Amino acid sequence: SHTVVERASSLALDIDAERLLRRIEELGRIGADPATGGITRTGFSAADREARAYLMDEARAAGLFPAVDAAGNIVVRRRHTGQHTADRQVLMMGSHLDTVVDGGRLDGAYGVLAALEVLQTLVESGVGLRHEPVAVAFANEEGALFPQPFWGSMAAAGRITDLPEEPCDHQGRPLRNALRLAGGDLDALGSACWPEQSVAAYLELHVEQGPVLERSGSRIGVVEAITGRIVLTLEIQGAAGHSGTTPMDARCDALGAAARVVLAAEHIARQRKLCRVATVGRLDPYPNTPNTIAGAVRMTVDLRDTDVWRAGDAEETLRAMLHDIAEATGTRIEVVAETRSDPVFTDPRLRETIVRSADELGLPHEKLPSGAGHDAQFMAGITPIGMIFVPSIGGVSHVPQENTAPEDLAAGARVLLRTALRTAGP
Ligand code: HGY
Ligand code: MN
Ligand code: MN
Ligand code: MN
Repeated sequence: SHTVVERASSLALDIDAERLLRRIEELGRIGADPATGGITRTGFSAADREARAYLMDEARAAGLFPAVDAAGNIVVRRRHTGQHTADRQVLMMGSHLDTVVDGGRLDGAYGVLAALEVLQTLVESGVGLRHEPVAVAFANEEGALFPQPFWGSMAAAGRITDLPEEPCDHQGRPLRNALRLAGGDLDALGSACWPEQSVAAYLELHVEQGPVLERSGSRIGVVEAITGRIVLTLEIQGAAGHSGTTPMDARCDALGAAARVVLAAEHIARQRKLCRVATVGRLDPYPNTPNTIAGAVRMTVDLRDTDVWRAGDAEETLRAMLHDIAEATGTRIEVVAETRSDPVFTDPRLRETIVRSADELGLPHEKLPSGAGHDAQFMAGITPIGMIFVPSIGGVSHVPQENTAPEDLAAGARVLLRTALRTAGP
């Protein structure tokens, strides 16, 4: 029948791999530090704004229509449309453009550029689809500068509920201004939420950021679940003092307490195995000078597990240990902020569609969980999600050395295209 012919020919569609790789290269120059080879494009920073402008320029040059929602998410569509409305459901593809400090060029950016590539391929082909394909760059996924990670996808899924009155970065700069510079509007956040039933599915392509695929030789990963994550921001209050004159038994050393917290977090995951991983990634002692005892420390503890109960147990144990550490060191330890993302499962039908697409392309694949968090886990609150991984060379990410072979980058985008075609029609 007509439908069968149309479907067969649409599956012969291909992405333009050279165009995709060129864009990855060009975007990878924005926020690059020649000294480390890494990229610093923290969410809503000047470099992030430059990356956002790059994406929008590329989209416009491709004849597409980028728009920025109140949360600062960039939504690219085939024609100019009223914000987040559609006469039919959308098939959303995307990831994030922001990075950690001194990170790599692929975490997030790859998924956004592949989504743009697939959207452009679909639109240029003129293939008829049941759902409208859209490409999205979610704002501030990493939370490296402004502390709410997954900011954009949380807003898109209507999950930002208890915002502080005036959210600020860790240097006290207000989010309100930074968001406005990016084209968003803190007072209209609710409008960034996609109405119920408006999104048919969300697909995210991402680098694995770990060693599983490289070790097994699989070229495609089919994500089964995304790990849950609890991030506690702690403030330790001690007493500053002269490092030469204050006797050891008269100290309330905030950094000494912080060191015990670092070891406690490690102990919880490594020895007691209460959760899969635990990390103190940020430690800001004050005044951070050689001959003054630290009077205060601000730090983060990041706990992760795919089992929400285990993560909760680990948190409870950590909090008990914080209490003991405060007592033993004469300091006060306070949890001043916490962010949580529950573990989520990907949609079984989308998983099978990804498997089938990889099979047709002759790409060896395997199912695996994601230890990293992704925007997909918040989109899962409003729509079925599918996630595709490609191998990370050396299994590393959040470092300048993060890399993936060009043929794997192209292969991942091809799987995304096929999965999109199968999910959105014709
Ligand atoms: O840290 C994470 O899991 C993610 O890369 N933001
Ligand atoms: Mn990341
Ligand atoms: Mn990412
Ligand atoms: Mn002195």
